[in-house]
Amino acid sequence: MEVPKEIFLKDYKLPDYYFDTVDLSFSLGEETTIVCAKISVVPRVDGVAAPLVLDGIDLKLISIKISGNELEEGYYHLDARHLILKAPPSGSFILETITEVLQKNSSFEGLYKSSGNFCTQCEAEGFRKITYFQDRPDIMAKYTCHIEADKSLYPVLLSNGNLIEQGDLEGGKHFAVWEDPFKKPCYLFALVVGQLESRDDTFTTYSGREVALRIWTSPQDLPKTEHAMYSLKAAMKWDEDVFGREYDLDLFNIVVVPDFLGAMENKSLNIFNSKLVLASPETASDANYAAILGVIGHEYFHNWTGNRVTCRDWFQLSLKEGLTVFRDQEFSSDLGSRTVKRIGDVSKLRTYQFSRDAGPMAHPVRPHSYIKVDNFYTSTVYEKGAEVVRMYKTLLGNEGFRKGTDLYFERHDGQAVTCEDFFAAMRDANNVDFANFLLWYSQAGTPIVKVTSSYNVESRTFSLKFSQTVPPTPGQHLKEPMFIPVAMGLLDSSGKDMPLSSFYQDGKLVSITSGAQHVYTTVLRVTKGEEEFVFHDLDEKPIPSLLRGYSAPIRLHSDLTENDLFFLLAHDSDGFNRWEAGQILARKLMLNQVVNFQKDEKLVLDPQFVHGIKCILLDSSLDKEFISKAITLPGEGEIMDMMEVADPDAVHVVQSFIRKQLALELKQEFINKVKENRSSGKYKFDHVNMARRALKNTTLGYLACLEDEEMSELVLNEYKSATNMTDQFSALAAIAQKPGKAREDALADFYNKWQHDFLVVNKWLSLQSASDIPGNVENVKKLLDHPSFDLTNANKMFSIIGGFCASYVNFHAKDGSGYKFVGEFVLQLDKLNPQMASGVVSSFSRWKRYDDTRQNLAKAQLEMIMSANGLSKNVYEIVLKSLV
Ligand code: 0A1
Ligand code: ZN
Repeated sequence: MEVPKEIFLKDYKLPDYYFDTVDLSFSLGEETTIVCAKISVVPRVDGVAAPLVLDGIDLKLISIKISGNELEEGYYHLDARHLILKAPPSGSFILETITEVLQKNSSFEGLYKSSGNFCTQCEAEGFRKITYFQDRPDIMAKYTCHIEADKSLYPVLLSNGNLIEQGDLEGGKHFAVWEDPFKKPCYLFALVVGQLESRDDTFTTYSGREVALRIWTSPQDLPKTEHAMYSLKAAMKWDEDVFGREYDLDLFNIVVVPDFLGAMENKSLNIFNSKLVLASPETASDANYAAILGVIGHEYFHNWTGNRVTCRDWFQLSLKEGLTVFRDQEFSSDLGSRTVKRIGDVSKLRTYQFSRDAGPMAHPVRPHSYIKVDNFYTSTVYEKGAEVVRMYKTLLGNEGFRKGTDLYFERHDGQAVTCEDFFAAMRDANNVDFANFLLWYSQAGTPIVKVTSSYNVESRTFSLKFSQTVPPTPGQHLKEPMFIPVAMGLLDSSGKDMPLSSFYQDGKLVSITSGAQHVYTTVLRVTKGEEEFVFHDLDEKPIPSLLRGYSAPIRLHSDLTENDLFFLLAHDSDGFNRWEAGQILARKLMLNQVVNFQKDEKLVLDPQFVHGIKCILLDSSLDKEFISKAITLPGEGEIMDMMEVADPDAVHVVQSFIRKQLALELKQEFINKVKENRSSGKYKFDHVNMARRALKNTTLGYLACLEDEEMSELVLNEYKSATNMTDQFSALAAIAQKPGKAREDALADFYNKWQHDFLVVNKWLSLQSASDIPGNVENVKKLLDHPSFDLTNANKMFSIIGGFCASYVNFHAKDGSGYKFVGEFVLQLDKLNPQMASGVVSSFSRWKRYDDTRQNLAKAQLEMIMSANGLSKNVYEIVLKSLV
C-alpha cells in the first residue's frame, strides 16, 4: 500500500488561481452522469503562470477547453487524483471540462443515488468526485447549475440559490437552472433530484422580506415534517433576535434522505438524514424531537457561520463548527431549560471529548496535521470548539460577545478566514487583552486545575489557590498554562449567595462592578501555572461554588469536603453546580465501591448519598428534568476515565448495585413519581411536558432494576398503556435491562408493532445492540441477519455497531469476543464506506487503558486490520495513531 501523505497546517499556501464564476451543467442518466463545468479562472498574481492543479477522483475526462479551444494531451497531465494544466495562459481565462461520473458510489461523497433519488455531499472533499476543481474552501465563486433529467422519474430538480428557469425538453426530459448570488466554497454546492414532495411555509424576515420555506421528503413522510418546520422558523427568528443575522435569499430548502451521514448546510439546500427531520409523537421520542430542533438550528445557523464567512482551510474547521455548535446549544437553551441543556452538553463533552483528549487520538481544536480531514469531524473540533466560543462569551458578557460577532461578520462577510480572525474580532470589538487565549486552539488535552481554599478568621479573608497542568498528548509533551475563566460565587452558611465586590489577584485589587446591582457570580481569570485570589471582609467561612455553568472545559479538583458538596447540592443558586456537586459525590462513591469490588469486599451505599438523592427527588420547587438528571449516576466511561487501569466489569457491577440499592431504598418515592407524572392528553413538545416524562421514565428505569413481580407488572403496564414513543420506548428499555422472557416478549411485541417504520426499527436495533446483558455479542450477530438490517444504510449500521461499542462490558468482554466481532466488521465496512469504518475502528483507540489480557486482544485486532489489503486512508490513519 502506498503510504498516505500527511498534510500540515504550517504548509498552507494561498492558491495561485482563484475561480470567479462556476457554471455547472448536469445531465443525469441511469448509468452515468455527464457534468460540464465552465469556470472563469483568475490568477492571484498577474503574469505568474504556475501550473493549475485540479483535484478529481473517479472521473472520466471527456474534453477540456481553454478559452474555447480544445486542449491537446501534451498540455495537461492526468492521474488518479488530479488534472494538471501544465502551463495555463497568463491572465484570466475560461476553463471548460466535460466529465463522466459513474453512478455506482457507496461512499456518500460526491454525487450518489439514495433510495432512487440523486443527492450530493461535498464536504469536506467530495466535490472532486463531481468535476475537476480546486477542491479547497478558500476558492469561493458564484455558481449556476443547469440540471437535466427524465421528468417522470425525477420530477424535482434542486440546487443552491434561486430557480431562474425551468422547462420541458424532448424525450420526456425536463430542466431547471439555479443561480446562487452568493460566493461560496465548493463544499457547499448541492444538487438533489428525484421524486419528492414538500411541506411549504413562509418566514418574514425582520426587514420584511418573505422567504419561502420547503421541506422535501417522500410523500408518505410529509406529515412528519411539522416539527422540523417549527424548528426552522424558530431558528430563523432566534438568529435575528440574538445575533442580528437575517436570512439572505428568498428560498430555503431542506431535503430528507434516508441514508445520509448526519446533516449538511449546503447553501439554501440543507440535506438531512431522516432521523434528524421526521417526527411524530407516536414514532419519535423527546430526545429525537430535541435533536431535530438542535440540528435544524445548527444547519440553518451555518448560513452565517460557515457559509457567508467560511474557513480558509480544513484545519480551521472549528471556526465554523465550534461556533455553530455553540449557537445551536444556545438556541436550544433559550427554547427549553438552560440548566438542563448545559448539563446534557457537559455530559456529552465529558463522555466523548475528554476521553478522546486523554488518548492517542487527542488533537487540538485546530489540528496541526491530518491524513484524512474526514477523521477530524470530532468532538474536539465540534464540542470543545463550542466551549472555546463559550469562554469568549463568559469573559466578555452578552453585549461584548455580540459586539465581537458583529465585527466578525462585518469584517469577513464573503471571505474564507481563520480562527485568529475570530479571536481578533472578539478582541478588537472589546478592546481587551486576551493574554494566551489562543492556546485553546493549539494545545490538546484537558487542563487539570487544582483549587485549595482557606479562610482566615482573624483577617476575615478567603483565599483560593489555583494550580493548573495540561497533560501531554501525542506530539505535545510540554504545555504552557492556559487562560481559564472560572465563574464562581460564595455561599454563606444559610446557603445564600454572598454579594461580591472585589478580590485581590497576585496582590492587586480587582473590583467587581455591575452598576448599582449586587454581583453574586464573578469570573476569575486564571492564566498562570499557580495563582491566588483573595476575598476580603467576609464575616464567616464561605463555601465556594466554582466553575459555575461549567465556564471552562477543564477537570477541576477542589478540596471541597463531602459535607461542602452535599451543601452545594442542596443550596447552590447555580443549577449546573448543584447537579455537579451530586455528580462529584456519585463519582467518589462509585470509585470507592469499585475498589471494594476489586478487593472482593462487600458493596455498600452511603446513607447520606441516598438522603441527598431523596431530598432532590422530593423538592417540588425544582424543575422535573433537572431532578431526572440529578438522580442519574455518572456514565460508566466517566468512572473508568478516573481509574489507573479501566475495569469495565467492576464499574458495571458497581453501577448496577447502586441503582438497585437506590431503587430498594426509595421504592415508594419512585413509584409516586411514576404515578404523578404519567402522560395525559395530547403529546406536547415543550419543556414542562418533556420534564414530566423525563422524571417519570427515569424513576421507572430504577424500579425496573428490582426483582419484584409487582414492579415488573408496573413497568409492563407503562409499556402497554403508553400513548407516545417517549413513554413506550423508555418502558421497553426499562424492561430490556434484565434478560428473560419478559424482555424477549416485549422486544418481539415492539418489533411487530413497528416493523413498517424504519426509524423506529433502528431504535429497536440500537436498544438491543447497546445492551449490557451478558454475552450480548451473540444476539448482535443474529441482528445482522435480521431482515431489517442493511449494511449499506448508515443509520442501521450505526444503530448496531455504534450501539454495541457503547456497551463497555460487551465490547470489552474479557474473552475478546467483542473485539473480534468489531474488528472483522470494520474490514467488511471499509470496502463500502471508509468514513463509517474509521468511526467504528476508533472504538479501539484507547486499548492501552485496559488490563494486559484486553490490551493483547485489542491490539491483535488493530494489527489484523492494519495488515489487510486495500485499507482506506481513513481507517489507516486511525489504526496507525492507535497503535503508536
Ligand atoms: N458540516 C456538517 C457536517 C458534515 C460533514 C461531512 C458530511 O458528510 C461526509 C456530512 C456532514 C455539519 O456540521 O453539520
Ligand atoms: Zn456543522
